[in-house]
Amino acid sequence: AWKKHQVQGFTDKDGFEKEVVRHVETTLARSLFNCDEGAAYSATSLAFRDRLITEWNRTQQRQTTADTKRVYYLSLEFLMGRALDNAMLNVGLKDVAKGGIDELGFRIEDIIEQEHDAALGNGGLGRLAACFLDSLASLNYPAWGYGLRYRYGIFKQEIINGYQVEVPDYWLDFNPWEFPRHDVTVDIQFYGNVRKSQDDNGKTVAHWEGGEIVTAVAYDMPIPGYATPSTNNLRLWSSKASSGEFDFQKFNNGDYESSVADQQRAETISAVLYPNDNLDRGKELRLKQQYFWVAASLYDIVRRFKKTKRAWREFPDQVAIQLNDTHPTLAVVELQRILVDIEGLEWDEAWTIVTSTFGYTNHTVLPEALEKWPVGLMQHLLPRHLQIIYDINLFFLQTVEKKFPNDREMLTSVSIIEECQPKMVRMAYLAIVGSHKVNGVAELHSDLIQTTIFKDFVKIFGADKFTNVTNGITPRRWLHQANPRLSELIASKTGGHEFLKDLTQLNKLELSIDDAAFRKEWAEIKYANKVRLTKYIKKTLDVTVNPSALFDVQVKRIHEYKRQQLNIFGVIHRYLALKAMSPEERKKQLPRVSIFGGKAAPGYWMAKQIIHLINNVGAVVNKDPEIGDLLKVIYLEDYNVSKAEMIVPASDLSEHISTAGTEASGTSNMKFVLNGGLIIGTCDGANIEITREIGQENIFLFGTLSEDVEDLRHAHTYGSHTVDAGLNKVFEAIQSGTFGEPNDFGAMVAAVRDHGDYYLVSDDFQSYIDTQKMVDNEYRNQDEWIRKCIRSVARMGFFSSDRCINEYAEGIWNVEPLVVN
Ligand code: 26Q
Repeated sequence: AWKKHQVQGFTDKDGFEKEVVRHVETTLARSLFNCDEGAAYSATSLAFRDRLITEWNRTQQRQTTADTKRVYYLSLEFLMGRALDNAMLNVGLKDVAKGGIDELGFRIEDIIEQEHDAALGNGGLGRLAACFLDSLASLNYPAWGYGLRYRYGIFKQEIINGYQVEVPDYWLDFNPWEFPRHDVTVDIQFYGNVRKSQDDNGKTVAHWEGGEIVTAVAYDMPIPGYATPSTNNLRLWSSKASSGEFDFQKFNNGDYESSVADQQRAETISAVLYPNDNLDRGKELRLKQQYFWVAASLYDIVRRFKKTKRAWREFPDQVAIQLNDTHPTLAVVELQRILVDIEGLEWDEAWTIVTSTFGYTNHTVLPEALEKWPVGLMQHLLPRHLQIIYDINLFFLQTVEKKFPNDREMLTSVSIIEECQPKMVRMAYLAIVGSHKVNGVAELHSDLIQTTIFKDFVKIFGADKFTNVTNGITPRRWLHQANPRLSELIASKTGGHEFLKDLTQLNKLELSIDDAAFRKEWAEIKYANKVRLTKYIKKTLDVTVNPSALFDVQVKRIHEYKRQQLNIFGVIHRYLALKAMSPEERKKQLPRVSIFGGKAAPGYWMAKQIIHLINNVGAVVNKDPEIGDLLKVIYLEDYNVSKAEMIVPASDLSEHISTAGTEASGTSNMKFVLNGGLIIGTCDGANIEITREIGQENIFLFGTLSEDVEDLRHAHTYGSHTVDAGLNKVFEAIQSGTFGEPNDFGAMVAAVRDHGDYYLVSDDFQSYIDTQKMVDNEYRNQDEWIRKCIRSVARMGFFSSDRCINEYAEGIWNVEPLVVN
C-alpha cells in the first residue's frame, strides 16, 4: 500500500547526478575538476541524506499524529558500521547511484569504502542494537534508539611485532549522517545533597540541591527501513559545559585556563566508549556516562509524553522502554524520582507505572560481567538516587519476607544491596525488580539465567516474568549488502527479493538443490568472495593464500571464554602433524587457511597474549617451505563491522567454540551460516537452535555439554587433572621455543596445565581435533559440502531480527506497527 506514498527527491540517474554535482559545488564548495573519491563520497551521502530527511520528518509527524505507543531502546552501544550502502539499498536506489557514479568517473565500491565505520560499540551487544534498529524501521514500528555520542568509538587495532596496539578512533571529522540539535538540550545534575521538607499536607518532599550541571545536546541519526518510507530516529547525547556553569567570574579574573578545564571535564563524559566486552571494569566516569545518558533520554521521553496531556497512569500505554543489559538500569530509579519528587505522585502509584514501562534484557551469565557499583560512589554522585534505591529495596524485601517468612538466606541472596565490604548495588537485581519482563537472548541462556543466577527471583515473581527471545540478525546488511551476488541468486530462485522482508521464504531454495547449474553458481560466488579476501590478505599482510583452500574463520572479541586459545592450539597440533609426515603423505592433506580477527580489551593481558601467540605461529608457519599452501595462519588487523561484511561471505567454516554455557547467544554464527558457510561449534548459545533448524548433519558440534561443566571444573580443582596427550605435545612445542620466546606464553599454558583449566580447553581438545578431521574429510566432497550449505541457508529463516523484534513487540512491549498509507 505504501507504494502509493509519494516519495520526494531524485528517482533516476540524471536526477541523482544533478544532486551530487550540486552538493560538490555548493555544500562542499569545490569545483567538479578537483572532486576526488572523498568528495564524491560526501556528495553522494548528502544526496541520499536529503532523500531520507523528508521521510524521516514525515515518519515522526505520522507517529505523533497517530499518538500510539512507542518503543525506546536504551543502549550504551550502537555498532552501526557504515551508513551509505545501507541507505542506498534500503531506499532501493543503489543501481541508480551506481550508474550515476560511473558516469562521474568513479566506482561505487570505492565510494562506499571512503566511509568511516560508526563503531560505537564493542561487539555482539552493540551490533544487536544496530540490527534491531534496522528491523524496527523495516517493520514500521514507532521506535527510537537512545545512546551516547562518543567522540571516540572502539579503538583502532594495529598489530605491531605481533602485539596489539590501540589507536584512538576519531570518527566525527565529517559525518553527514548526524544532525546536531542545538535546540534540544537537557541540563543534568551530579553530586550535591538532599534536603527534606514537609509540604502543605504534611507529606515529606525530597529536594536534590547543589552539585554541578552538565548539558546534554541531542544529535540525531536517521534510520531508514528497507522497502518502506518509515525512517526512525537514533538520538545520541553529547556532553558540554552548561552555559550557566561556565564560570565568567574566573574568566574575567583572568583564570582562563581553569574555566577551560571545567569545560573539558564536562566534555569528557561523552568522550570515549569503554572498550570492555563482557567485563565490568567501570570507574566513576562510566557511572557518570550512564546517568547522563539515562537522565537526558528520560527527560526527552517524559517531555514528549506530557505534550499529549494524558494522565500519568497512561504512561505505560504510550511508552515501552527496553534496557539493553544493566547499563541503563538507573533509568528505573530516575523515572521513579521524576514521578515522586518532581510530579508529586504517591510512591506506589509511581512504582506501578515504572515497572509497567521497563523490560530488561540480560546478555551474560559470566560473574565478572555482572555490573555492581559501590554504595559510596553512588552516594557521592547521585545522593537522591541512592535513597530511592534503598527504598525500592526495602519495599521489595518486605514482599519477599511476606512470601518467604523467616528466610534470612533468601533476603541476603536477593537484596539489591550486597552486604560486603564495600557495600555494592547489584544492577541486575535492580533491573529485575524494576521491570515487568526479563529476557535472555537464546534458549539455553534463558534457561540458565532462570535456574542459576536469577533462580530466587523466579521463585519470588513467578516464571511468567522471565522469557526467552532468541537473537536475530538483519538479512539486509548481512546478506543483501554483504553478499550481493548470493542475494541475487537467491532472489532468482525464490521469486524476487521478498525473502529480505520474510526470511522464512529461503526454504524455497531446497526445491533447487538438485539443480546442478544452481549449485555451480553457488560455488562460484563463494569462490569469488574468497578471492576478494585473498587479495585483501595479500595487500594488507603480504601473505599469499590459496583461494581453493578451506577458509577457517574465527572473528570476534578475544576472550578466554570464546577460546581462541583452543583454536590456535589446534592449529599448532595440525602444524606438528604436517611436519611429522613424509612428503608423499603431506601431498594428500587438505590445504587450510586459519583466519583470526578481533580486539582485546586494552587491560586484558591474557587476551593480548592470545593475539601474540596467533601472530607468532603465523610468522613461523607461513614461511615454512615444507608447509607451503597446506597451512596458513592469518591475523586480520582491526576487525570491525565493515571488515565483517567482507570476511563473513568468504568463509567455508567458522568457529563458535565457547565453553558450553558461557556464550549467551552469539550472532556471528547466524551471519556465517546465512552466507553459505558451515560451523564448527560447541553446544552453546544459539548454536543449539541453529542445529535444530538446519539439522545436525549440517553442523560440526563437539565438546562438553553445559550441564557437565560444573562437575568437570570441580574435578580439576579437587581431583587430579591430567592434560590431554595431544595438547601436551603442543605445549612442549611452545615451551621449546618453536614460536618465539618460550616464556612469553608460560601463563597461557599454565592456565590449562596448572590452574584448573577453567575454560575446559584440555577436556575438549581431542574432540575438537577429531571434529576438525571430519571437516577435512567432508570438504573433500565438494558437491555434498555445497548441498549442506544450501540446505542450511534454506533453513535459516528463523534467525532474522525481524522475527526477534516481532516477539519483543508482542510479548514485552505490546506495540503495533504503524501502517503507512
Ligand atoms: C559493563 C560495565 C562496565 C564496563 C563495560 C561493561 C560491559 C560492556 C559491554 C559489559 C558487557 C558488554 C558487552 C556484552 C556483550 O556483547 N554480550 C554479548 O551479547 C550478544 C547479544 O546478545 C550475545 O550474542 C553474546 O553472546 C554476548 O556475549
